[in-house]
Amino acid sequence: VEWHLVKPYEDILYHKTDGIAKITINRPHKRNAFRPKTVVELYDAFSNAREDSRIGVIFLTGAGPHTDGKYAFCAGGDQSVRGHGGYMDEEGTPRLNVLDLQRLIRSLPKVVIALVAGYAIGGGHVLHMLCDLTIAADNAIFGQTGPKVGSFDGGFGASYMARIVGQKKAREIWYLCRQYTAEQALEMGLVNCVVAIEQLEAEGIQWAGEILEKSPIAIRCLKAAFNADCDGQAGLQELAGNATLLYYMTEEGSEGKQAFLEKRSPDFRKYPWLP
Ligand code: 2NE
Repeated sequence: VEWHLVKPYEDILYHKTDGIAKITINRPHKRNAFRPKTVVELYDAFSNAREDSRIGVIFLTGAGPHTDGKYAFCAGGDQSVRGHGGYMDEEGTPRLNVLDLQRLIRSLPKVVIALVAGYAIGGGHVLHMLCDLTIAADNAIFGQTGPKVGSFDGGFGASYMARIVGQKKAREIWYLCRQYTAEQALEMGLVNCVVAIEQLEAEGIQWAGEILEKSPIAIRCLKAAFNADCDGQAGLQELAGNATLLYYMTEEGSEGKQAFLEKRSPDFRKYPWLP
């Protein structure tokens, strides 16, 4: 496929092709660890992809390999800018803005696929977990490090992980901070498939192509439904937003608005009370 650069950023690359947006964390010298600026840029690109109704699938990936030959999806928060109270932005304000990004990836009504080569560690591991699907290269390495480096993600990072791999395994992953191979991740249900590194993007494009042939509203409602099961009232809001969207698209739904604008009483009698 031919990728077109959408706009230039400092810490990420943002490309599009037919139906697919590709967002690449581009800090290979840091194993693609994110600083607050990286997250601001990621949020901006994901928002753009969300708004573009030609885009149905979004890839999240990491640039690589680095000059030492190693690959990384993302090694989590950049520890070198961690200060008192969070990750310092350029104005010196402590932030944990990756949590906003986590919610955006989870709630945007398109399919987000993580393409993971090399390390998906710490907050980077949480990011791939929150993507709808993960395709791993055979060199991918997964794990959390929080308790080792003085951090933890007690939000989606803990509870959603437990939904994916089960309570025992999630506690092992967080308490021991071990690293797991792509095959082990596949066995745990943490990833959807494992392919040769050279095949990673092609496999993503194959999956995206199959998704893009499907009904956008069906996929959108399914994503909201999967989220609603875990997300309480926020999840229900998402699912209900889709019900409202569909209702607005009906003649019955527009009758109320039309009547208001025409300063008459709405006539809903012609619409059936379906069983
Ligand atoms: C990823 C890993 C295991 C790779 O190891 P290796 O041996 O392949 O590479 P190396 O030499 O450690 O790293 C290469 C360069 O990348 C930097 C390193 O400092 C090193 O730089 P130089 O010495 O060459 O200048 N680098 C790698 N990861 C970095 C990071 N996260 N921050 C800043 N610089 C980083 C190994 O590098 C590793 O274990 N990295 C740290 C992983 C980690 O602990 N991440 C933070 C977890 S906490 C978090 O992400 C988080 C959270 O818990 C809650 C909310 C939000 C975020």
